[in-house]
Amino acid sequence: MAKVYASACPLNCWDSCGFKVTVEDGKVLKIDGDESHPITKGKICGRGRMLEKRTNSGERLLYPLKKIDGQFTRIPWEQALTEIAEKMQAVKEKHGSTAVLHSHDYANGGLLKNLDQRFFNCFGGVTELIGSICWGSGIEAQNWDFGDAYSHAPEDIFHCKNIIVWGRNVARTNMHLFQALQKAKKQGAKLIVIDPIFNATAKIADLHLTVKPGMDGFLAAGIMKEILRLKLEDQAFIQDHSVGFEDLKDLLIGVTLEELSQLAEVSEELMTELAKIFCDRPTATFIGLGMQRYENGGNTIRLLDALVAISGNIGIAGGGANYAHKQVGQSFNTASLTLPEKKEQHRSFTMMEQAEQILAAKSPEIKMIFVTCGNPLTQVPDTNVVKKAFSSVDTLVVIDQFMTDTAELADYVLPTTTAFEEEDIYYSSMYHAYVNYGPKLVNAPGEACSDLWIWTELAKRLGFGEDFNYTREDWIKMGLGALQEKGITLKKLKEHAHLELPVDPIPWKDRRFKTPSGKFEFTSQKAAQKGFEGKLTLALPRESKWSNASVAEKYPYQLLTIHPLRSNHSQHYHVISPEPKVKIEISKNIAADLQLRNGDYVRVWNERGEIKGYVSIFEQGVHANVINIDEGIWAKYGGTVNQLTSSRVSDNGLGSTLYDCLVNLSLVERASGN
Ligand SMILES: Nc1nc2c(c(=O)[nH]1)N[C@H]1C(S)=C(S)[C@@H](COP(=O)(O)OP(=O)(O)OC[C@H]3O[C@@H](n4cnc5c(=O)[nH]c(N)nc54)[C@H](O)[C@@H]3O)O[C@H]1N2
Ligand SMILES: Nc1nc2c(c(=O)[nH]1)N[C@H]1C(S)=C(S)[C@@H](COP(=O)(O)OP(=O)(O)OC[C@H]3O[C@@H](n4cnc5c(=O)[nH]c(N)nc54)[C@H](O)[C@@H]3O)O[C@H]1N2
Ligand code: SF4
Ligand SMILES: [Mo]
Repeated sequence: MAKVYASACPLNCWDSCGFKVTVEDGKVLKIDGDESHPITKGKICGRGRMLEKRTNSGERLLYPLKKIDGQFTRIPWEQALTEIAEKMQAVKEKHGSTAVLHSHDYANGGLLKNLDQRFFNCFGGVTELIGSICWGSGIEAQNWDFGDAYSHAPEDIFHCKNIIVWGRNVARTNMHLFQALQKAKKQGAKLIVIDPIFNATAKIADLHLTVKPGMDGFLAAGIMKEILRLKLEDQAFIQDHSVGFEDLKDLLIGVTLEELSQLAEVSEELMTELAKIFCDRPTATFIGLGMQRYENGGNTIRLLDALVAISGNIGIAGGGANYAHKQVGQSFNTASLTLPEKKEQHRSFTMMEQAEQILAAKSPEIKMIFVTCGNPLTQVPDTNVVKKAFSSVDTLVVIDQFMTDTAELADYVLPTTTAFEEEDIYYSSMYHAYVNYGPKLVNAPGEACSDLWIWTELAKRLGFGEDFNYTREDWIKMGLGALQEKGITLKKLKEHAHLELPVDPIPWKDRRFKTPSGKFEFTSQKAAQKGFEGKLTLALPRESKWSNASVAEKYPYQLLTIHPLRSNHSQHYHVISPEPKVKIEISKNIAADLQLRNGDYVRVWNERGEIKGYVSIFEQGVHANVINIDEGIWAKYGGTVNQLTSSRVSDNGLGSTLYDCLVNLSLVERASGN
């Protein structure tokens, strides 16, 4: 008999949905939304539903594999674990524990996925990744301005007069915010979307501004200039709760509105209109990840924060510079799970430049890499260098559910469980503050075992088994820590399926910021302490006609590589039909200039690499000279767009510059009938 269980979406996503999973005869039959979840209310996206296909897929990895003479060969777990532990021990003795690199991303939002760090810390400390390809520039920017990156509770949107969605592809990536936008609009709120692409969110907007990619900081500066000219700024906030405003004023005095308008490619009139909208409080700004993936990305987000601040929208109901919801992750006791104090040695590489740094590493060189919850061959920029780096080490161990492009390169591939095959609790530090319970519902196929089991078995063989001698229940309780005293217990989670974490629904209401001065910092002391320019500037992207004229001449188009509609990064391409292929979306002016039509087969290239695919002319409009190729495509379906992107880090050292990328394009073959 089929039974329905409450569970949760594990995917790296804003929404962290509640699920209802139907199970029959030890098999997941289907996945629906849990109507009782207060935020996600029974609605889930196709990526969530397709977790059924991922779980039941005939392509699941079932056994440990070892590459022998270039061929993967099935081996017993005992052999895999013993050999890997012996290699780790030998590397540690000969070169030190930091000759091991842990490469990961955040593909699974389970609390216990943090235990990989415990394993590597107890081993003695390995080379770890810092920063984030995903949102690193913006997080650091808000750390400098506010002292942390906090969002308002989702329901606070219903207090807004105006809503600005800036560089977030809400209809595609954050579906429950999209629903909230529709409802808020019905209640009278005005919606403004700022995005180079006229996307599905822009369609429901009262006003859509296309901006030249990477130039949002100039737009924000123009709006601020107009706010000051019109004397609309919140003087009380500026005087009592901020530092560095004079530096910002000097910056804005030094540039004309006309110059800012020309650089951002947004009219002066629209800048004036936006100035008025921002100051017609409360105005909430939902900042996406788009415009921080440029070399100037940190500074751009700081200019947006400054705009939200001077317009008086910080710490008020219906306001906010909503980017991340770090209060969520901070609620858990991750330190007790990860034991950072066990580290004896330490070295870090940036997540963006991991490949270059692997190749350049000395004392010690990288001898062994573990990949968990990540697929660097498709997701990390500059694929050709990534491939070289991950092929260069003596031993590459990949733990995954599928034979990904990264796993193909491995010496050992270890098969792991999907979410419904292990118990965990799930959350996302992006949008809402509910934590969801996910029970074990079915057994894993073949010999697939959880990441946690793998760490536990390796720990035993490496002599620190006692650090892993806990039950799942112990681990979850350990991670819940002090939350248990506030009523967030495992028992209650099992009963209710989801519980709201005790976080502040309107951050910074008390105007006490976590910066060194305790105020909002237009000029950042933290930045200065780290050796950066603490003042706001008007910085350009790296690959632009102003910053690099010769590159811009050779590569006249701006390449965006946004998140795919039907896949979470690389995770769903192999379970969607029809079989995916590389779609190259181009602006109308490019199509006209090169006389291209839909379906033509073209090549896109720059100095880092090339990719081929099929033209699709942006129907709805996009900023001139813009191309988009969705990220995440496997080699077998045409290859990842990261063959073209750069691994440079952003201005504040912790983010990526994925969209700061110029390319050229030419016809390979006309589509039949064209
Ligand atoms: N369907 C789907 N949903 C997802 C994911 C997925 O893979 N698929 N991934 C999840 C994850 S991990 C993340 S981090 C989030 C990301 O969520 P988003 O921030 O919504 O995702 P992006 O795809 O980066 O889209 C950013 C938007 O910024 C725009 N943009 C690009 N450059 C600029 C610019 O210079 N200025 C402005 N104003 N806009 C710009 C793009 O056109 C795009 O509309 O999505 C999550 N949700
Ligand atoms: N060009 C370009 N590149 C991008 C982006 C972009 O916008 N453009 N976006 C970036 C962003 S925002 C992000 S967050 C990253 C995402 O980068 P990744 O997290 O590397 O991407 P995923 O495709 O989600 O791959 C994760 C892998 O983890 C595996 N996995 C899933 N669950 C588990 C588990 O429980 N255990 C283990 N061991 N493995 C598991 C999956 O099968 C999959 O192969 O990509 C970044 N790369
Ligand atoms: S991927 Fe995001 S929107 Fe889709 S079901 Fe999972 S959490 Fe919900
Ligand atoms: Mo991300």
